Amino acid sequence: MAIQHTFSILKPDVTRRNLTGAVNQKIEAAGLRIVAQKRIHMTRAQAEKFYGVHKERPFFGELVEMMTSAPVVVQVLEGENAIAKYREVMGATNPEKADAGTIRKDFALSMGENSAHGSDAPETAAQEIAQFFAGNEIVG
Ligand code: FUP
Repeated sequence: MAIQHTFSILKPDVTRRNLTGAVNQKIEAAGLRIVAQKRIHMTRAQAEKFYGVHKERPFFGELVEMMTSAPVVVQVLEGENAIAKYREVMGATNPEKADAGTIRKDFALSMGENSAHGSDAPETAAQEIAQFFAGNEIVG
């Protein structure tokens, strides 16, 4: 299995509750390496671009509000099969359906405030990483 990069966001519900380290511990315990990381306050334009695929969905406005309501931590994670592995570590989108021990099961507040984002495919991972990081900020 190839070494991959995936893009991660620790969402406002994580930074607000001071859970960045607790989430990072689960990421690292799963064997993923945090090869880039920064704390930013997303602008509305950044959030609307990032979630552009959901533009027509009824929850879009609320999603953008939530993502810009407090700082987030954007990350690049590296590891074998990192894209699928991180989605396992995050758990299901709806925390009520997430497996025990996952980020969303242990920390998420709701479907909207669900603590983490992880890319779903190599193409989206590359696009999402490029939206927030320059190549020289990724240090493996
Ligand atoms: P995921 O890939 O697990 O982050 O889930 P999606 O891409 O389907 O959804 C992106 C974000 O939209 C989720 F993290 C939360 C939000 N969302 C809702 O608020 N309500 C929904 O019904 C679906 C998604």
